[in-house]
Amino acid sequence: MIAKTEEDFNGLREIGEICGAIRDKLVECTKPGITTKELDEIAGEIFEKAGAASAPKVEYDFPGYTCISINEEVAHGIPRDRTIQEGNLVNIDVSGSKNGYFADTGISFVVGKGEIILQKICDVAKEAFHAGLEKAKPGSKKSALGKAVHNVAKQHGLTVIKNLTGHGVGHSIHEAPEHIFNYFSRRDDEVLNDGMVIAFEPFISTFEEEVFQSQDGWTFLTDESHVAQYEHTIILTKEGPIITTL
Ligand code: M3C
Ligand code: CO
Ligand code: CO
Repeated sequence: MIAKTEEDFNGLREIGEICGAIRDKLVECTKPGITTKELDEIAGEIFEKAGAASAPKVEYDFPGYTCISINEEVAHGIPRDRTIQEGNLVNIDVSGSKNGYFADTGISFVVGKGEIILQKICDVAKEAFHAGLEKAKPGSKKSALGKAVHNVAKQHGLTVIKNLTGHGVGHSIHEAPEHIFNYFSRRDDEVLNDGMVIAFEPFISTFEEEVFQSQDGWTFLTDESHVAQYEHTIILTKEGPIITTL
């Protein structure tokens, strides 16, 4: 969507704050022994108290309030009885809506002490996000974000996932502009506009460039590699980006 009115900005900020708070609460509660279903129930309660709804549930009938993915699960992991363990790479992705406005945010992190490479891909996903954020200005090409993400990955000897992308957000969870790639695409000549609302989500991998879909019809998986994501919802303005999900 293109945010124009005070009501748009306030509505986007409100749901952004709710999703950011749920993400932070779930990260805080992610301890060895807890199941992804138990974490998801905490999210469900906060959504309800806040008068907000889970976007994956209302838009796609996803079997959970949030997407929680562990290790080989990269994204769209279904909350279930899988127990979190020390050293796991966990991704928590929270998207929701209130009063017709949407937000989307996600983070990958390591539980307790883990392999050094896992912490590295989490750090690089965040660094790639900030490099792309520098390019997130009205009048810039959308492809500049992917270029920045890919450059950061390459600097660290890592790769980007090419078949998962960021996207427009605001009046629904996934809308125009479609596909904010994690790499430079010459064919992508779309220009970013003032007020445009995007979910920017670099996916950084140890060596793979694609993920594949699990038999469950939802979860995106990786084989031997490790993948980390970092996502926020951003309103692009001439005065600078507003991150609604901080
Ligand atoms: N919030 C998710 C989508 C959840 S809907 C089941 C997203 O947009 O960030 C991702 N898209 C692709 C991978 S994660
Ligand atoms: Co998301
Ligand atoms: Co998203």
